[in-house]
Amino acid sequence: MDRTHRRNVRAAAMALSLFASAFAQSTVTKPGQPSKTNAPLGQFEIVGDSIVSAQQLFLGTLDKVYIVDKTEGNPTKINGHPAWAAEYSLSKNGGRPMDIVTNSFCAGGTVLGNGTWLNVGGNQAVKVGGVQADSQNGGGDYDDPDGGNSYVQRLTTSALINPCDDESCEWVITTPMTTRRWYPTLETLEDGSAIILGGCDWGGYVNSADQDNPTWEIFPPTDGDVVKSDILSSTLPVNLYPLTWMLPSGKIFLQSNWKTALLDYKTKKETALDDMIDAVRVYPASGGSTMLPLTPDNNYTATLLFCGGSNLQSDQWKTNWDIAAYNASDSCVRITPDESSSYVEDDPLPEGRSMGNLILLPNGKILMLNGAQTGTAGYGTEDWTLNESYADNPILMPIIYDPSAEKGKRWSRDGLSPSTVPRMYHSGATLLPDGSVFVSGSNPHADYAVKNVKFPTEYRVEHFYPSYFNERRPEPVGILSTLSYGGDYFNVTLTKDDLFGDVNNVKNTKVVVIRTGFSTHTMNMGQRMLELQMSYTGNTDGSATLHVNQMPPNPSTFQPGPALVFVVVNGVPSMGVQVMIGSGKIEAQPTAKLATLPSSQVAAASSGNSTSGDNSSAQGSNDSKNSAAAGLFGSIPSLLVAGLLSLSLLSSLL
Ligand SMILES: *[C@@H]1O[C@H](CO)[C@@H](O)[C@H](O)[C@H]1NC(C)=O
Ligand SMILES: *[C@@H]1O[C@H](CO)[C@@H](O)[C@H](O)[C@H]1NC(C)=O
Ligand SMILES: *[C@@H]1O[C@H](CO)[C@@H](O)[C@H](O)[C@H]1NC(C)=O
Ligand SMILES: *[C@@H]1O[C@H](CO)[C@@H](O)[C@H](O)[C@H]1NC(C)=O
Ligand SMILES: *[C@@H]1O[C@H](CO)[C@@H](O)[C@H](O)[C@H]1NC(C)=O
Ligand SMILES: *[C@@H]1O[C@H](CO)[C@@H](O)[C@H](O)[C@H]1NC(C)=O
Ligand SMILES: *[C@@H]1O[C@H](CO)[C@@H](O)[C@H](O)[C@H]1NC(C)=O
Ligand SMILES: *[C@@H]1O[C@H](CO)[C@@H](O)[C@H](O)[C@H]1NC(C)=O
Ligand SMILES: [Cu+2]
Repeated sequence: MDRTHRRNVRAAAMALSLFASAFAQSTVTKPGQPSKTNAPLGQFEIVGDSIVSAQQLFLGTLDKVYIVDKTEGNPTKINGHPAWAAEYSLSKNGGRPMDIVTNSFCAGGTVLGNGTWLNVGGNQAVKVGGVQADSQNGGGDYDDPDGGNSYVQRLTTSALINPCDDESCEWVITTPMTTRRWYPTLETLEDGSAIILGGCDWGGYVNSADQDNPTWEIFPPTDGDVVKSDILSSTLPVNLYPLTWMLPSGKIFLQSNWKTALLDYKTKKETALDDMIDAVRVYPASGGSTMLPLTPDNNYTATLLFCGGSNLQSDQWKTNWDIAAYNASDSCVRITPDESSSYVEDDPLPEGRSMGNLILLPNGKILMLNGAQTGTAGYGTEDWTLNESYADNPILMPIIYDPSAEKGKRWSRDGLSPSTVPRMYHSGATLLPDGSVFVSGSNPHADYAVKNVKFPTEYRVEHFYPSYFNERRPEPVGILSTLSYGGDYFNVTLTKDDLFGDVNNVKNTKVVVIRTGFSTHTMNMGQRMLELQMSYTGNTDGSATLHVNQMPPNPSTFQPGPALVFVVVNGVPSMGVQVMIGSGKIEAQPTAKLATLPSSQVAAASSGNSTSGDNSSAQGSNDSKNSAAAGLFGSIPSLLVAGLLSLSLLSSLL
């Protein structure tokens, strides 16, 4: 398919998503049960072949994981050259190669507020062995035009209809930018645009002054400014893929090498916070990192968790010594940057770990998996490497962190079993709608390498099944397909079966929103989880209605764009449904006050005594809190279109 054709396909998909957004208040189809039954709990299962190696991966629709590799000699071909991108169908456990055109080597990515995914930056064109190609405009061994010039590649998936599920989606090149970015980080902003930070011109294990790009810019461009960052300018050589999160305060947390800052991108000013402690967390030390779930209980205050990495000082990032034998850090730290500028020690890992991803699970716990006990990210040809790998001693055992457990008891391996597949440099993981975790990738090599090497180029896809996986899943009815920032609450109904036969389980029910993010280099850019405010009415027949508030009226708390919603009863999540957060457009998001929720109530099931019973609030639905947020029912009338058109109906109308 030529590029003109691809643009036409894209234009059609865009028109479809615009039409769908007119039915903003429709509800999603009731989620069912996982197709997988009798899953091996706490274990990994090899389920499929990723076609290309999963250096980058993300969940784009309920059925599709998009995989992006660097240019290399993968055996699967597309348009006459090796493929380095793929669309993987979860229902088919296989898929098709895609043509991502330029060399996407160590690119960054995120999803915009309108449902379009970006893949930004990369490396120059290469030929066999990963060495510079003779032409930067395509042709040669791999036909891979230069990707370093910050090309933005765009792939539209939509929360409302899934144009990609008919395999019509392709990556298209949009704006070539003015600066080169290899290893940039992307973060979606509160208006649904994205900030693109950092990177270098030509790559390498770490950055250097002669090729540094310590700047940021916004896509789609507003004033076109490329703004110099103080912290990125002062953290060589370990300032690639800085760790960033949009905070509820509207500032961007920015962590690079040992330094930390808050960036106010509107005034283009940075404020220093305390230095990182114990270990470097950014690439190539590659600690795991995530924002902890934002909940009514913590007043939607962001706390960031960093685990593992490597404690090298800035002058030790040289490749003339045996890095692969050097112990990774076991340190975990937390910071709550809108409240405190300091890091605090958290429970350490049982062993040091570099390249361990932290994946938010819908039950509020955090799974750590992948990575190695010694060494760091990266590869090279020095004589101390393990067939190019800069890391050794893969950690096959996952481990689970409970943010709400008391200090000293947060990590657990109860009921968990190891994987059989080392996941070294260039691997990734993401949560899936069925609550399992997709794991793929590993390729610490300049090119495709499978023969006689310790850590081969991996295509095996695994699922990890958390302990809740085989439970009957709640099947909530009434989840809106679009959530606004404030406004009227909505009702979600659960049957007696959904409440495991006991209406009182409604007191231990939560509605959570998760953005699974863009996984690469031990980061899941954009990953975040928010528990909605709710109260409940338990009925005498054992069913219940959840009264669920919209998103907090602050888009910096959870940026606009597609996300999954799960209803979690006693720690057992429903299947995730895909919804759009916000207006579906890149724009200042409309906000309104949150509604006052009805007070929580459970009727005594056998007596029909509906005036008695338990008035206790569900978590986060304090009467005091609700009256504080009181007001403005129907303040966004344009969204109050009756919610009768289900997703499937809508699709069939089209
Ligand atoms: C989303 O916005 C980007 C940037 O303006 C644009 O390239 C893309 O086509 C938009 N997607 C949709 C579905 O409108
Ligand atoms: C949340 O806010 C309330 C009211 O301002 C306060 O009483 C409470 O301590 C806060 N909780 C946390 C965890 O910060
Ligand atoms: C590295 O870690 C291993 C395993 O925990 C430990 O036995 C060894 O003493 C550590 N080496 C150094 C130099 O700290
Ligand atoms: C991988 O390393 C081993 C051990 O050093 C060596 O014997 C082998 O030849 C290497 N493989 C390749 C493809 O170089
Ligand atoms: C939600 O359900 C309650 C009864 O449980 C009803 O009074 C209320 O009108 C419903 N609200 C909406 C927004 O549907
Ligand atoms: C209704 O609940 C109240 C308070 O718990 C109790 O005193 C009363 O006996 C109940 N009535 C019936 C018919 O169960
Ligand atoms: C529940 O709330 C109602 C109205 O506020 C009150 O009359 C009743 O006593 C409360 N019941 C319990 C068990 O607290
Ligand atoms: C309920 O309100 C009290 C104070 O009024 C506060 O301390 C507590 O954190 C609130 N609980 C929830 C779940 O919001
Ligand atoms: Cu890389």
